[in-house]
Amino acid sequence: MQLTDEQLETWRRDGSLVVPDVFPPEEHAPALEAVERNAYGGLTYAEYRAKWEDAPTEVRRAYEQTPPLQRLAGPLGKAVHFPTGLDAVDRLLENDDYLDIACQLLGTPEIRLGYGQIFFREGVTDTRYSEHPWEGYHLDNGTNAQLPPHPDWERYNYVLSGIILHDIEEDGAPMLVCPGSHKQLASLFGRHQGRAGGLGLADLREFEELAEPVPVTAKAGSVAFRSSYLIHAAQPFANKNRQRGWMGFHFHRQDNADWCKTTRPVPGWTTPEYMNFVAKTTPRVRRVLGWPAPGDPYYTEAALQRLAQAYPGMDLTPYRSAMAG
Ligand SMILES: O=C(O)CCC(=O)C(=O)O
Repeated sequence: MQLTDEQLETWRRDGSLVVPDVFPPEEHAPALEAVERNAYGGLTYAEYRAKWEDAPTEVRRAYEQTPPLQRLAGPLGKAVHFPTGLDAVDRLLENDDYLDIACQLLGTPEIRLGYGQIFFREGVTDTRYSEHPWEGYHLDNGTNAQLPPHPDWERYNYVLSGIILHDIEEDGAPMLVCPGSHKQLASLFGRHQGRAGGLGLADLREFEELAEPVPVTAKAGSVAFRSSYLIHAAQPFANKNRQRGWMGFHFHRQDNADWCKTTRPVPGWTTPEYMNFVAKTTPRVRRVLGWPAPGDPYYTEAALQRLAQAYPGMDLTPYRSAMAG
């Protein structure tokens, strides 16, 4: 998928872009069901609501027993980080249009995955927002980058994306972003409370140069992209009878990979989730995970035999077909 000139212009101007219709229903609907069941102790949202509707205190108590990191995946969240082991969720990464867009936003065909995470909030249990509307503004660069932001944002930022699994409307706690803030960091940087690659603003009202925050509403199947240098914050649900869920993947340029390392406790290469995913996925996704591309001299016949043993069931045809001579 080729972004239009207007979309690219919006990205450069705002540091934020929602691209509609990237994922068809047959891809986003099963992923929504999987993240709901993962979020709600095996139930769908409708089943969870029916079970807990009249017992908000009890459901909040159950939420409090969920370890904080797992709450990122919902009130009773289980899997959080990519690879989640939820097939329909992890395989969203295989959508070529999606990867094409990430490449265009990063200005290179050689992109790498920094991190992936389910991000799920639900109105009754949600506490992931600040008390006052001027609080909580920050950027996420420090999640995957050790280096503070640089004025050459297109070269050094990374891209966060949320694959939108159901419609997110105004009353469903859409993220608030300050358009254009990804290019304003030189003026902000001396006046922030930040660590390492991150940055947080104690009081948005002190930063008059920033544009008014806007809500990122989006339809199911779209993808919300934002620069890792973009200032944003969470807001409460205006309607507590809503959930808000997406699958997030963060990409960086291959030539930033030395210092783009996530701080999150991701499943390692030898976990069953990773091994199963990588055995089944596409050569393009393996490339995004850092494997050599088909045609690389690594892939000799002997190497392919070792791969077949190491990753049972992996389709080696693309590597064999691209082998020289
Ligand atoms: O939930 C939101 O809208 C904002 C989340 C957030 O600030 C973050 O992911 O860093």
